[in-house]
Amino acid sequence: MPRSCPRAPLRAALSLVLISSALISSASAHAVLERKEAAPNAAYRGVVQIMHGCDGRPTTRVSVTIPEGVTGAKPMPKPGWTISTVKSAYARAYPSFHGQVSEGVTRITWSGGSLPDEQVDEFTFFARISDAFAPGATIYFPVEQDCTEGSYRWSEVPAEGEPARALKAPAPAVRIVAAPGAATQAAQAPAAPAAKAGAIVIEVPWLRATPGGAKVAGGYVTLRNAGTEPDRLTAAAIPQAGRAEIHSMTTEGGVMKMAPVEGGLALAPGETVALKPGGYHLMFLDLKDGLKAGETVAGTLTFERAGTVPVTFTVAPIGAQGPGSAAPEAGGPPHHH
Ligand SMILES: [Cu+2]
Repeated sequence: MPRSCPRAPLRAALSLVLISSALISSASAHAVLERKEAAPNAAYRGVVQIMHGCDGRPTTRVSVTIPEGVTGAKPMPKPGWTISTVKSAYARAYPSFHGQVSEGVTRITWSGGSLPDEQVDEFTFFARISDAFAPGATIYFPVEQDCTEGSYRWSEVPAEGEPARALKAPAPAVRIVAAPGAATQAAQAPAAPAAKAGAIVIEVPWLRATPGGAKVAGGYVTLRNAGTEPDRLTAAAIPQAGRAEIHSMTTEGGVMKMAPVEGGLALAPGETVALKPGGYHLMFLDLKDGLKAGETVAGTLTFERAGTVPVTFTVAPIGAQGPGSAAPEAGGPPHHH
């Protein structure tokens, strides 16, 4: 959550974007998940808590959507309520206890009961958080709540970088954290070897995987100008994105600010510039397809002097802080892409 650029297209005229580190909180949400943290490659006990009815009316149906990357979902029976599930194919296969799983329950519905407005209740499922997410990612479980009259769709997901509390009907969210005492087993594609374009050495281009429906993705690469003439990174492209921008990021008073780099990113002779989470980065916008951890993406970088260069990006898990390490950097600022 995905916390990167706003989902709304950044206009060239838009000079600064405020990034707040506030997350996952909405005082008015009626549907929340009891456990707001989970670890990759670990079981998750999802408890949907319904705190209110609809404008005084009792709740008669609760339906939770299991997002891509969360596998093996199973509902817990609930006296007085009928359970139904929808099973579908996952976007990819995920490691499981017994080999791999490529399909499973993607929606669980409890219906037929009646929960008065002045009471609360819990609707429980078990699932597994896959290796699709790295610590720092946020997963959303949209919930539908129907009452004898009226309904709510707790399905809003904050645009990248926007605080969830700004939403009227936020989807219940779970923050991915590192498993205690265990190294995160993240899906990794082997890093591409360094490429050279004229005087520019291009090392370890990588992208961060995106959650379903995301419209932006961050891209990172280390660029070294081994020549004697200044150059400038002016553009980037991948087939999945409608367009790309080069962004800078700074933290002022605990608030992250992101801005397009006007005129491209300068590379002085002998200089190495690392595009990385929390700093300069490529911002791929208008995504037509999600990016999945472990895959590779053929794209291009364009330099003023070195021209347009093909590069192979590897895709690291959602929330990853580097191409080969899924753990967040200790003591770093709140992360953005
Ligand atoms: Cu950005």
